[in-house]
Amino acid sequence: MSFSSIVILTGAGISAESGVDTFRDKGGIWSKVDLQDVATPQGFKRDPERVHAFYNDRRAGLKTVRPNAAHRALARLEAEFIGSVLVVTQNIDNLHERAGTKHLLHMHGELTKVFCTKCGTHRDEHGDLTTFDYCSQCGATGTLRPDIVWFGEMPYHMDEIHEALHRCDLFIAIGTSGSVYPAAGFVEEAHAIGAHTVELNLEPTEHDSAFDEVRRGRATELVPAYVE
Ligand code: BV8
Repeated sequence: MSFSSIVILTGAGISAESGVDTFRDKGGIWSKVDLQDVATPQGFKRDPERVHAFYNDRRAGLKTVRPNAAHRALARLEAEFIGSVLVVTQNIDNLHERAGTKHLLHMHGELTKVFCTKCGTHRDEHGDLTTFDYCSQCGATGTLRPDIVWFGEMPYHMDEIHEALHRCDLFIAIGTSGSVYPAAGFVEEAHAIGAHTVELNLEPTEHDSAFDEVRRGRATELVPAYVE
């Protein structure tokens, strides 16, 4: 089979072998903290310091992890493939860009970005965020929040993602449990327009049957083998 337009959806599983925690595996993030408390606007309103601490800890973790062979294989694919490659990641880490991927959409936002809820100004953040920080644009204090899409919030780049899904001929999902929408519905969209759909994942997921092809294993083995 030859392809001309590839959309790749990645989830926490692609970063697992870099040492980044996943969410729903045994001992995953959501087994240690209630997502309602740290990944919803209501949780942030209730206890902003707790939410800042949750993301400050994960942001600090970025300094201790590196892209793995799966991230690097996707960057090579983009550099060498004649057609178009778009990586849509649910992850908020920066491992795809650090591996060299350029055409990348963070649909759930990024750990290294924050924005002011008063004036909407976005800026980079590589350190800790607290309720005492002020917005350098409007001067307000305590209005900065992580630039991350929480549950109940609209993911970023949805128009661009749907457009890419409607013209792709290959859709690959890597390291995602398919538990969260709208990302979990992308395979059906790609399938509906006749794209070949592939799942590369360590464990079975509730969406296995939606894929034309399922390969089971670790991303650092499956992804280089698949893209080579
Ligand atoms: C929205 C940022 C509406 C936070 C996250 C139907 C349609 C639309 C919405 C909904 C719907 N039904 C329900 C909803 C609401 C909700 C939802 O989906 N809830 C779920 C729980 C049912 N969705 C939303 O709220 C979304 N927003 O719909 O807005 C709207 C409309 C108009 C106007 C306004 C609003 C927003 C969802 C985004 C939430 N934010 N992330 C943060 O990161 O702190 S989502 C969260 O789950 C994670 O961040 C992650 O991005 C995402 C998915 O998780 P995975 O990446 O898949 O990770 P997981 O641990 O689950 O799985 C890892 C997999 O890897 C496993 O399968 C494992 O086997 C595998 N693996 C492990 N190791 C390896 C491996 N594979 C290979 N190699 C390995 N080594």
